[in-house]
Amino acid sequence: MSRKVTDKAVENRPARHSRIVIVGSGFSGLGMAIRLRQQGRNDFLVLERGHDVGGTWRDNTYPGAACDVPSHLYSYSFALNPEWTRSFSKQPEIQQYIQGVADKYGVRDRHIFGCDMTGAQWNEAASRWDIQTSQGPFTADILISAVGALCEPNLPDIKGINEFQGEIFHSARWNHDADLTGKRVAVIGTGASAIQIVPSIAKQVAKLDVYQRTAPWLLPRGDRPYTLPERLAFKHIPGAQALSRAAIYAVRETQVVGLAKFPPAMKALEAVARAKLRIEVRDPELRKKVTPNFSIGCKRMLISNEYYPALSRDNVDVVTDGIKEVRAGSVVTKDGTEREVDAIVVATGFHVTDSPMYETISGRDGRTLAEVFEHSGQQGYKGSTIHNYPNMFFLLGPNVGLGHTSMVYMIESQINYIADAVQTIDKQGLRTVEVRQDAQDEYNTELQGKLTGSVWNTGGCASWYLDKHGNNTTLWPDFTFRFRSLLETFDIAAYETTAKAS
Ligand code: N01
Repeated sequence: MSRKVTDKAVENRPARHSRIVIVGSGFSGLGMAIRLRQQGRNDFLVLERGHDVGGTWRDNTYPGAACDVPSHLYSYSFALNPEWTRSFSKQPEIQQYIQGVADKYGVRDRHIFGCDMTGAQWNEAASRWDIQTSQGPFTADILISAVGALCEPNLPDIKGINEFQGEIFHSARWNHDADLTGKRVAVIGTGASAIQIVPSIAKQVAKLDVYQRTAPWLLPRGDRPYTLPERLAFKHIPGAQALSRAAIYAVRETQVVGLAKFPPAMKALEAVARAKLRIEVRDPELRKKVTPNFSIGCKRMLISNEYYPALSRDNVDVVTDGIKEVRAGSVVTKDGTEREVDAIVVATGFHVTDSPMYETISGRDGRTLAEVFEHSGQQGYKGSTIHNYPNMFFLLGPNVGLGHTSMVYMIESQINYIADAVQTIDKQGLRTVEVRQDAQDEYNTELQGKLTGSVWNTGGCASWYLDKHGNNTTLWPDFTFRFRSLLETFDIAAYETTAKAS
């Protein structure tokens, strides 16, 4: 099934074949492409719907966009960057880093930009993937999805929202032509994106209404510019950067104990967050509104030193009554109050467990990923393969997500696994590899067992970590170094294989 109706002339182009097709060129797809190149390969293509590398860091250009993980850790291990200007980098610097890595490792020539994959089907007779794109059909022996979880904006289903006559856009599709200066603005949502947007625009707008459904927990953001001596040290003292990276990694990893294994340990962090709330929000009424009603860590913990002060400004209101409808020039809450606005920023997150892409990929038995996941929830094996989808690999597949540390670490673990799989396929002359259902089931039983006691499952919140069945199909429930060692080599024993005809 195709997601979009493509031009007939484009559809009828002869299919281009590539041994390997990677879809997406964010941190994961680009890293995969670099690894394949390092293996000496040239037989791969990267199909990227945007016009540059960078993925979510290319797309999220909203004011204040920055990373919640220090850059010395939130970067590729093989491309450390001594030039980071501050501990928590802002979006333009991260995007510049990713572009620089793409140039340095010379993989742009394997990219086709502006090429949106609209569907892919496993062709059993030919043992290959048939792929439709906005630039015509492709075929591939091996398909690697690197589309990420945070790429499809989740637009809220609010009555009348399509009839709004002012500026309206999603946080990940910021309209830089819209000048918000002196305007009355509504921000819907109070997640990681919104808490960066609100302080960035609060001074500039005339009035800001922040529509909060659930109050998030906030921790201090230890962000600061690096001093010149530090930057010189990162550049010239061997091991200085690696040491900084290791220290950040170790400190962040300690959070796994409270998040995944022993939630009462989160109480210490909750005390820090409560103290911050008391100090930064002096107005008792506002403090009550923004005090979370679930255990810290259940939803992603946010870090900001600017959000609470912004909420305390005279021109900012936190609205908690719930949105009833949007009219041509206003937002109406369930208590009947109508607030006039000139612009609405929709910071309501992404389709994570219900990606529209799932409807476009059909496996060996013809069922789409959406159909398979409808019953089981999204399940995979080591986040990297899924039964019924032969010769397909996933970067950032099911249960690979994290809230506490760098996703780039998880991505590199998966790159190791998939790169080894591709080499194994070649060395052993295999036509197909497909993870066995029993191996996948066993893996998921163990994984879900570990998640049962985690704060994400027991902390009393609703979050996008959980799917509609209530299963946590997004997060990795253990130390990240365990994931790394689990994916060190491709474990072919967990796979059904067929050999190439000799
Ligand atoms: O999205 P979110 P985000 N009516 O899903 C609310 C990553 N990230 O874009 O909590 C009203 O977290 C929703 O309310 P509730 C990071 O992984 C990373 O902010 O569901 N409100 C929530 O407040 C993050 O987790 C960085 O009750 C509605 C908000 O919208 C992920 O991106 C920086 C609503 C959505 O929050 C997504 O963050 C920024 C509705 N119908 C983002 N629907 C880094 O630094 C939803 N909401 C790495």
